Amino acid sequence: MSEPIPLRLPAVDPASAALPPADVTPELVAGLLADGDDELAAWALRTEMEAVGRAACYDGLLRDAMALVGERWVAGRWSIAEEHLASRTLLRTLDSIRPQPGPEGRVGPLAVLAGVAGEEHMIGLVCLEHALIEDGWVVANLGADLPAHDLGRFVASNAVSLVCLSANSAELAGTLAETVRAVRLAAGTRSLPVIVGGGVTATPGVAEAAGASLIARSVREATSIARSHRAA
Ligand code: B12
Repeated sequence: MSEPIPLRLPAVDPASAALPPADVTPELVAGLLADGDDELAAWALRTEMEAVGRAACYDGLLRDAMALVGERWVAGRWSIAEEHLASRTLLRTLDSIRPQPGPEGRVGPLAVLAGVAGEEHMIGLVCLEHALIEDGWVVANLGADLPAHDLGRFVASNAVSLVCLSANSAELAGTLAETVRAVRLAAGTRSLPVIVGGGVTATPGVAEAAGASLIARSVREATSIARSHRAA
């Protein structure tokens, strides 16, 4: 029998081993989502999360991928069908990479998340939910399109430590103001931080005019505000 031929593989730099492959791009993720491929999309997001952390992955790769989905829809390259498929696939993907805190995840302070009435975008809320859970919060994500009155009732009857409200367009400024008022009324004398996020924060002054004192343009900003109020 002849001697085995030694393999001559190129040396690997261990420092580069933790970096995500250069081909995990927003274009790749957008394509996977519009193809309905949640398994590969989960691989791509996990790879990025391992390199930069969950919140940065959501604020970066994931947000950029969905912005591309929006651009391709606006440009007519993709139809509403692809946009809806991408959103559904992303929600399945996010579910499969959600943090799993175990029993410890039942004992933190309670954060309540909601999209104001008329607001259907809720993927940002899911991202924020994951990041807050990872930070030790118990999260009640009430999802999209929540009437102000019902949020008020929920806040009045639960030991809520933080409220995060989402609104995407300046047209919802009035509804946002009504929702902030309902939360404050329900909190009564309790000091309850209310963070406003979503597309509405891109128009200067709108969230402030609606009564919001804490404004976050990203998941990272929101978790850092939440941390500082938790410590206070
Ligand atoms: C998916 C999508 C939808 C889906 C939403 C599905 C779902 N279950 O959420 C559907 C099809 C329902 C939809 C509907 C509409 N959409 Co839409 N949509 C999008 C799209 C393509 C992606 C949004 C998304 O999920 N991004 C991924 C997340 C992770 O990123 P993000 O939303 O930017 O959120 C980040 C931050 O804002 C922040 N964040 C988000 N929420 C919150 C909340 C809090 C509390 C905090 C602190 C932070 C925070 O953290 C996130 C990570 O960094 C965007 C395109 C884009 N550029 O974003 C358009 C987009 C947002 N939609 C748009 C429009 C116009 C609409 C419709 C009016 C279309 C129509 N004619 O019907 C409706 C409005 C429905 C309604 N009443 O709300 C416009 C908004 C323009 C504007 N600012 O007014 C966009 C920008 C598309 C475009 N280029 O024109 N949409």
